[in-house]
Amino acid sequence: MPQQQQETQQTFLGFDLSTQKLKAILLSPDLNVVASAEVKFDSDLPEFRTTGGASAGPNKFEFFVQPVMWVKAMDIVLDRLVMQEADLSTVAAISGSAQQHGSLYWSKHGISALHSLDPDKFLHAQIDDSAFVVNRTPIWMDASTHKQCFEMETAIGGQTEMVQMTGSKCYARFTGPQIRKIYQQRTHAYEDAQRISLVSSFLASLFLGDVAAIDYADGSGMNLLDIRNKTWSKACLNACAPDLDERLGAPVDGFAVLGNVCDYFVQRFCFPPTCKVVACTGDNPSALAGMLVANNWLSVSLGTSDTLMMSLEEPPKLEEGHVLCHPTETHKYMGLLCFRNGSLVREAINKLEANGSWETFNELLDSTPRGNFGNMALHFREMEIIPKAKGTLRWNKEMQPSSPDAAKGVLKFSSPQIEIRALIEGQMLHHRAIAEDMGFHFGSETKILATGGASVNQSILQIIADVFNAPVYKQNESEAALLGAAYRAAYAYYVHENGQTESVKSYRDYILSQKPNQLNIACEPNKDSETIYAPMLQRYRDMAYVLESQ
Ligand code: ADP
Ligand code: XUL
Repeated sequence: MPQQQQETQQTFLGFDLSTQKLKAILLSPDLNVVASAEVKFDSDLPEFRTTGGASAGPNKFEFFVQPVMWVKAMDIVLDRLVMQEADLSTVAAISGSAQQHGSLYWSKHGISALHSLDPDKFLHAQIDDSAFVVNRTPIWMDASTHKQCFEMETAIGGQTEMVQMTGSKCYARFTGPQIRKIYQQRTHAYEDAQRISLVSSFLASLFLGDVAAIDYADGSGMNLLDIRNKTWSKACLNACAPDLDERLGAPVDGFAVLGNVCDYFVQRFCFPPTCKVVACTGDNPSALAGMLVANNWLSVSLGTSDTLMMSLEEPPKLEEGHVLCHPTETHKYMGLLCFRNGSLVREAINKLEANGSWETFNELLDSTPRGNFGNMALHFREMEIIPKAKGTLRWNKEMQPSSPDAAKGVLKFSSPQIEIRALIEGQMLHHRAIAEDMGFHFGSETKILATGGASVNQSILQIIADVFNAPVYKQNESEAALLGAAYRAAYAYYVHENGQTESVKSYRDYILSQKPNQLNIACEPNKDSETIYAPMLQRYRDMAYVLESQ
């Protein structure tokens, strides 16, 4: 085939295996969307009985997913792409993004099934329950491992050492403490586990037909990786579980080409046998990769969790929050804050106060003034990550930290309008206060780029602009993590084809040279916003303190 013809046909496929859905996107050679498809776990796969993509475990604070649900979702999403006449014979490279921290424990049988996938059968008929020694994958919502966190930190000499080494103190949802819990409570299963994957490396494994390596950025969400040297920390591995390095395999760069797609996809979906499988990464690093923004930007993702992300030159030593290896820049780091009570709480209050209609929700929200007459609420329906607090607290204007009813607050506000504004303002004040504690300064230079499911909501974005006192922008495509997956596939392919020479462009330069990043202003902050919200930050802190002390 002539060189030029071959090049024009090269497309790039990205996946995002997020909390609530599996999404796929096919990009043309100039990185425009040519096809996309999605599978929603709750509604498309009701047999797994998930709520918001997950199931609550028998013990308090446990949350899990049956991994076969994800495999079945892959069967469906690929069929949906084909139904859209996506030509998969043009895919030059594949990569993916996935919810962070979850762990999958491969059985011997599972690995041999991966090695010998039969193209006449669905994936889920082959990678079934027996492919895993633990068929309930603990996911990021799980908050049941505080004992293991304490043990791991103690074993390596304390919390400060853990932060210094891995970029985060031990968090209950991080994979190291989760693996330790499996090792302690299901020792035989741990011993039988041949390999352990993150959700991202599991996704890559399906395409590779073998257990795929974990990338540095997602590996930073485990409390196991030495983020400066980019190797597993021996001290952390030892503090977690025995013989762990052989189960994890060596971590790799996020642009690593892991191999060619396995024969299953060539036979069943006509992928070219030369199609490259590029390391997959976590959804937050992938969102940062998809946003392509410069350093003074704060990226805000409003998915199931709300997250704030930023690029960092050096890893600061944080008491809270996370520093990860940067997904696209070798010598940089990424700051991450994750808030558990995001979209699912907004959805619950929407159902209660606006019959589940976002339109009504926004009308009510927009009909109240900024500052909400001094009414404010914190809704930590599930145990929040920072601060570690659970419960709902509503304060009206009169309530003071010293009031006798401060810990109880008021039971309900007088109208749905006030209820809804109190929720959104409370959420965004919470996010800003924690970001400031992490050392992020909001100045006149700050710009915010919003992504994720709730970023389509203009009224919510306006509150973000006001609370952070910064303009909020959006990209043309609202799913940065998904976009980041396909962009990373395209860049890894470009580097693979051109070799690591000096003339090879950086990730950002390369992607921008193919396609300009169209950022559209969504909202400007109102002029009086700082005078309204700066005092409310202190009120947030008082309320959070009360909730935390309960
Ligand atoms: P994830 O990637 O974590 O699976 P998404 O980024 O797809 O999640 O976001 C899903 C969330 O988006 C849903 O839980 C829903 O509450 C929220 N969402 C969708 N549309 C709107 C809207 N118009 N306003 C507010 N939130 C919305
Ligand atoms: C990040 C986190 C969540 C998940 C799901 O630390 O726990 O954002 O990645 O999106």
